[in-house]
Amino acid sequence: MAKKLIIFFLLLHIFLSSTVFSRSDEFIFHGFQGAGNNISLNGVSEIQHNGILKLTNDTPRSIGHAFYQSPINFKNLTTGKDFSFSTAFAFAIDPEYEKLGGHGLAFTVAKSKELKGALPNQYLGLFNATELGSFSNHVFAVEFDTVRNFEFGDINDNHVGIDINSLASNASVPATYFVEGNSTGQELHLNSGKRIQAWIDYDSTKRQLDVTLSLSSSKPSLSVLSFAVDLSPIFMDYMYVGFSASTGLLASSHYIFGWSFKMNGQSSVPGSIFIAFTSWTQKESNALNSMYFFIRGCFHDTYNWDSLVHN
Ligand SMILES: *[C@@H]1O[C@H](CO)[C@@H](O)[C@H](O)[C@H]1NC(C)=O
Ligand SMILES: *[C@@H]1O[C@H](CO)[C@@H](O)[C@H](O)[C@H]1NC(C)=O
Ligand SMILES: *[C@@H]1O[C@H](CO)[C@@H](O)[C@H](O)[C@H]1NC(C)=O
Ligand SMILES: *[C@@H]1O[C@H](CO)[C@@H](O)[C@H](O)[C@H]1NC(C)=O
Ligand SMILES: *[C@@H]1O[C@H](CO)[C@@H](O)[C@H](O)[C@H]1NC(C)=O
Ligand SMILES: [Ca+2]
Repeated sequence: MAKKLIIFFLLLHIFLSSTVFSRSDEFIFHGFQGAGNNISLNGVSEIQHNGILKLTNDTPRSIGHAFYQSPINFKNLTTGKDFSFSTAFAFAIDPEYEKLGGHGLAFTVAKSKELKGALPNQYLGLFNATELGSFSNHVFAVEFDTVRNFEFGDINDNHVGIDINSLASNASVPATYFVEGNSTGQELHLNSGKRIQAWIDYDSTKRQLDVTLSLSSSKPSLSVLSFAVDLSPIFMDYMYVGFSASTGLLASSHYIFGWSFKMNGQSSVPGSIFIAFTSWTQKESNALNSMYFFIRGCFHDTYNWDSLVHN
């Protein structure tokens, strides 16, 4: 029992110290507790006491931004060639009313952390109406969009899209995810409040961008969206990476649980916190719950969690 208690407090310590390491071109947040200095927030976004990054709450027509504090070098400064990058994060979108909310969130690479003048609602906190489509935006985003806006040609109210300087996506697909051994996409409701694991990988040599989704921390071999693109004209030498979310007349709470980013390499899935993966809603969430997921994740396969709690 004593040994188990020691393990418990050791894990508790690791859990509370959130950021394991960070370098300018690589970082990982297993949760956002104590990450305040390294994450720049604006709009309604906040880091909750339980370490969950909440981009928006149920306030109508609001914007939430959270960007990594330091700019990241996206190009070889000698040759001008853009680098490959990889990012992984877990998110949840919890609508105000069951299945009714808005508008979505986007992983964002931009030349500023503030995205000044950007609008809420269908603009996802990324642009305003006059900026749309302008090359000078230098915005690349992968949107997880829960409201269909005909002016942007949205395919439905539950899609993943690649946005370059505009909200009219360059490519989009209905949200699905794959399980091993089945090439049929599984139904996925972005605004179900479920914790969803996402990977975004850009290969600057193949000129290919892939978005992969899962309900667990293991990465399926099939991506949901694969798009041939040269991002080098969009990226400047240094760019900021982060997230943007917005609400409209109807709102959703948009959450990020953990996030990793790596230049020229494969980002790791942030934390065992995502291994034990069940339906999640805001109401169930609290620090204890997160810790339960984390600890259960650590003992996955090697330890029986139930014997740990019941002994
Ligand atoms: C913030 O990042 C620096 C390095 O950029 C790192 O040394 C520090 O531990 C990080 N702090 C937190 C609270 O994440
Ligand atoms: C930039 O490119 C040059 C020439 O190919 C190479 O020697 C150098 O290592 C590259 N720098 C980085 C940071 O990749
Ligand atoms: C749109 O945002 C830009 C800043 O990016 C700002 O200069 C411009 O005034 C904004 N336009 C409107 C109509 O708000
Ligand atoms: C992306 O779409 C915009 C229009 O929305 C277009 O101007 C741009 O050329 C497209 N870029 C790529 C790489 O397809
Ligand atoms: C693959 O997934 C689809 C959609 O969920 C399901 O209908 C089908 O039975 C699955 N096939 C196999 C072989 O598991
Ligand atoms: Ca939309």
